[in-house]
Parts: sequence; C-alpha cells; structure tokens
Amino acid sequence: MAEQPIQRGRLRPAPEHFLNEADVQAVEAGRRGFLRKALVTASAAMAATTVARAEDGDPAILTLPPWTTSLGQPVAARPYGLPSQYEKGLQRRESPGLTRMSQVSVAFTPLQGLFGIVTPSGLHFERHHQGWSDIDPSKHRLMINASDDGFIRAPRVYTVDDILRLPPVSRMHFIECGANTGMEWGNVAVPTVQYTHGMLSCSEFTGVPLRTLLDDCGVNWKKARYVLAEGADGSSMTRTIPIELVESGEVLVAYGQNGEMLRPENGYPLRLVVPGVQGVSWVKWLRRIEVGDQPWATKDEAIHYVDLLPGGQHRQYTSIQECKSVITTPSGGQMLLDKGFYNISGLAWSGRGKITRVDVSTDGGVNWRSARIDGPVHGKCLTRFNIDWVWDGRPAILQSRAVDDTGYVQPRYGQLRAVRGTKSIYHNNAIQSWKVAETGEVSNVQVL
Ligand SMILES: Nc1nc2c(c(=O)[nH]1)N[C@H]1C(S)=C(S)[C@@H](COP(=O)(O)O)O[C@H]1N2
Ligand SMILES: [Mo]
Repeated sequence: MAEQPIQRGRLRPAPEHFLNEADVQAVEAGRRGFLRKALVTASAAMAATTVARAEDGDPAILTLPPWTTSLGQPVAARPYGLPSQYEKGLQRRESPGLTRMSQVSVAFTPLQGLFGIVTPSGLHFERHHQGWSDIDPSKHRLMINASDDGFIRAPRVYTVDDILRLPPVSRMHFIECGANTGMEWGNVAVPTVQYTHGMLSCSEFTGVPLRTLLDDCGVNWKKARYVLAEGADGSSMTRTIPIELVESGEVLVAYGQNGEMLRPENGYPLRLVVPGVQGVSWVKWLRRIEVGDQPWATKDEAIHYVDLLPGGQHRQYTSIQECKSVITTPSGGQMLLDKGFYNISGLAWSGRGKITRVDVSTDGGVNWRSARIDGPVHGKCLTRFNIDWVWDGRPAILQSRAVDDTGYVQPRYGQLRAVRGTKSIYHNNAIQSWKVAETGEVSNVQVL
C-alpha cells in the first residue's frame, strides 16, 4: 500500500487492494474464503494506525498553520487543475488477477470514493479490447454508408469539424459494461465495490443525435432497421444497433464529456452514446456507421456478450442494462470504526428509464426502508440514494434494491439464477450484499 488512504467520516477506506497471486488462485478455483482472509489481514494492519481526533489542546485548532500565515500559490500555477495530493489514493485500478483470468484490459472506477452522480472524467472506467490511442482529430473521419443504395440517398464522410458545426444536445447518462459484476455469477467475492461494480460511470455527454446525420444522408427510415457502428482502433469493434434507438434521437455521436472534449481513453474525438444499452455498443473512436436491415452478427455480438442459459441455450443481442443498484459506502474492504450513526450511500440506475425508489435493508433482506433519493433523477442515468443507519455493533448485512419507472424490481440472486442459471458472465443485476462483522470489517457476501 504505497499511498496514505483517504479517511472519510468514521469509515476507514478499503485498502488499495490489488489481487495477489494467492487471491488469483482462489478466484480461479471459485473459492470465497481466501479472498476474505487476505482482506482481514489488510484491514487489521490498517486498524493499527491511530486516528487523529479533535480534543483539548489539539494543535490543529490552537496553532495557525502555514497556509494561514503565508502566501498561497498563484492562480494558474496549474493551468489544468488536478485533485489534491491528499486524494491520491482515489484511482482507477486494474486488477491484475481479473485481467489475467479473463484476458481483458479494464480499469475500474473507484465508486467507494465518489459523491453524487457524475464520474470525474479522469476516473471514468476504461475498457479497451485493443488498447487506446490519442487520435489527431484532423485525421479522423466518420463515414456513413450502406451496402445498397436503397438505405441512404447520399453516403457522406464527415470531419470532426463538420460534426462540431451541427446543433448539439447534452445529456446525462450512465455507461455500464455488460460484464460488470460478472465475477459474482461464479460466486466469487471480489473484495471491493470498485471491482464488483466499477465498470460503471456517468457523465454529461455532448454531441449530435445520430438521427441528424442519417437525415443529412437521406436515410430511408422505412427501410432501415439497424445500423452498424465501427471503431477506428485495432479491435474491429463493431456492434449492431436497432434503428428505433437512433430514430428516437437518443443515440448520440458524442465529442463532449463533462464539459470538455472526450478523454482519449473514452473515445476522443468521437464516440457513440447509446443510453441504457451495455457499454460495448458505445463504440469509441467511431469511424463508420453502416445502415442496413438485419443484424450483422459481428464477433462482438455473436461470440461475446452472449448469455448462457440453463439447458444449453443462450440469449443473444440482449443489450439493455436492467435496473440495478449498489451500496457504495459502507462497502467491501471498508471498516466501521465505531458503533453509532452512519450514512449509507449508493447508486441506482436502469437502462429502461428513471429510478423511482430504492429500498435498503440492514438485516439481509428481512426488513426494508425506502432511501432518500438525492439530487437530479434523469432517465438512464445514475441516481444517488442515502439513508440513515445507526450501527449497534452487531453483525449486519447491507443491501439495496432499486425499482424503475417500468415497475421492474431489482432481483435477488436466487430469483436471477432461477431464470439465468449460473454459467453467465454478463448482465448480472442482482442485489449486492455487504456483510458488516462485529469488528466493523465490511466484506462481500452473497445472499440468495
Ligand atoms: N472502438 C472501441 N469501442 C469500444 C470498446 C473498444 O475496445 N473499442 N470497448 C467497448 C466496451 S466493451 C465498453 S464496456 C465501453 C467502455 O467505455 P469506456 O472505456 O469509455 O469506459 O466501450 C466500448 N467501446
Ligand atoms: Mo464492455
């Protein structure tokens, strides 16, 4: 643990946890015990550090610190601002264990350390099938075409400047990888919410509705049924998207993220935004849209992101991220330092619309209370919830259960597995449970 972890409230943060070799073996073997043990050791080591408290004679209140008695730094000492040096522990993290297991390249968002609903751009999760590049926008093009003339009248190639001239819209949406929470299908308890749910981020995206561009190319809306989106990276990332999502104006060719241009890792200079749909369809470094009337069955939809079901069948082209929520604090790896008051905080989202309610249980799903929804509630966007809790020092199991405006209720593991079996990797939206031990240690458990 290189950096001093961030201390917030009466919670000790999760250790900056990387899975080690023993953890990886345990994960591969599908055993839960090992990870827990590794975590207890890490937490115990942290508990030994003393916590500074305000008391009589506290120099922090009695003595004027240097920042009060001297000149501060000038404006623009850092023309592009950075977080405080004391926030260094809050980082996107790769988990070498998970990466080795699934041969993927992914860096997870530290959900446990974030407030509200916006993910700072520098902490937005990253998922690349073939790495990222910082593309020179003057050399980037977006081509809109079709395999036969009947679909569009005037195929076109757009420069980034062409797209920046068109009327923009800005919208807040979550993006979640279809494989988020995937390890839990195998009953593997990864230690922290960063690794269970951190392939999830939320930004304000700015761009041009794809509909505008298709209109510009004279699309035949009656004939067109699907579009194919293709990225400029080496992964040949291609996904089929139903035309209804485009026609509704929801799908954006985005260049803006949280008020500035997209970050290179997230698709600079152009990416597709497909609200409510799994991350893989949000094609980054977007360079081509083809219009057609049947799914293309590309590798990223025929082989990957397919859900194996009981009885040897599978689901394909499932793309909506169903209603889901997670408590981000207290969460796995954190430690409650004392009995007493805690604010339970978390995120809820639905690929079908708005969150209407989040219930929270502190006794493993026996009793539920409705949480306070805090801040704006947008469709297909992260929604923050908070609820008071007084911890009596006894073991507890914390859970959250979200409901969206279609009336859909987030399922328990037992309910999800009854329909989906145990062989899937994708689209796990089950209720997450965090166990609080008498020691205050919080860990990942599954409650059916
Ligand atoms: N061109 C391209 N687009 C891509 C990918 C990729 O590897 N190449 N990864 C996809 C996947 S699987 C996900 S989950 C999201 C991740 O977006 P992010 O890295 O901005 O979080 O981008 C999608 N778009
Ligand atoms: Mo993904």
